[in-house]
Amino acid sequence: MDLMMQLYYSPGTACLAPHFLLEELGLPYQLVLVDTSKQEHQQAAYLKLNPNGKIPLLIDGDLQLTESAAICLYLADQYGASAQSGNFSPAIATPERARLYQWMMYLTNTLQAELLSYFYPERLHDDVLGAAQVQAHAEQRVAQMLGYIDDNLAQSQGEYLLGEHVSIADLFLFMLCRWTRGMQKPARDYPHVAPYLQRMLTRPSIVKSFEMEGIQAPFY
Ligand SMILES: N[C@@H](CCC(=O)N[C@@H](CS)C(=O)NCC(=O)O)C(=O)O
Repeated sequence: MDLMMQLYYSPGTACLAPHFLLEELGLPYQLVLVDTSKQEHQQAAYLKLNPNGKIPLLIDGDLQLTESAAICLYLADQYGASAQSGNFSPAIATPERARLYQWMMYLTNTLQAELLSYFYPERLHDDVLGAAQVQAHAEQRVAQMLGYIDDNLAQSQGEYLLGEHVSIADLFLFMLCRWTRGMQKPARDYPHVAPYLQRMLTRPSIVKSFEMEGIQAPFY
């Protein structure tokens, strides 16, 4: 059995947050490309590993794990304590941990979900005009959410969502903010999100992951 962890990825997708984290934690891993232009995510070989046909997928020994946020929580809990870069998830049963849950849930079931409606409106409406409306409404709701995030960053006791310490919520938020770069009011246009994204982009983990996935500027 191959002992090295494997992250199945497609450039720029929901694999980014786990990819940043693998780099942050200095873990040995292999990136495995799932070529979506060839529909590899819908083919039997991949569906056997991830029946949902979604990216990313992490394989760690006998564990096959899907859902980007779950992969981040798993990696941070499993390997974070021994990482030189510090712990990306606060200790369980602490107020800080509760706050991490709050942000991870908000980011996944609210902002990420809305971004999926924005990118795949045709899945929510049969006709072209209807799909365009779905997309426009999704964009408006994303703008409200970015406003909420901007307010929270303004009130943060430190430079990150949880305050002083960077966490998986920041890696996740950075990924989602990148996805808004084609919108009329992208994340980089919000006064407190803008410097936050700039700071996050100075992290070697993020720069290296972009390089490895072949992603070029503009990064967000
Ligand atoms: N909730 C999942 C969503 C995964 C997801 O939708 N991934 C997209 C790429 S960002 C994908 O696989 N799209 C291909 C498809 O839906 O056919 C997660 O966060 O991991």
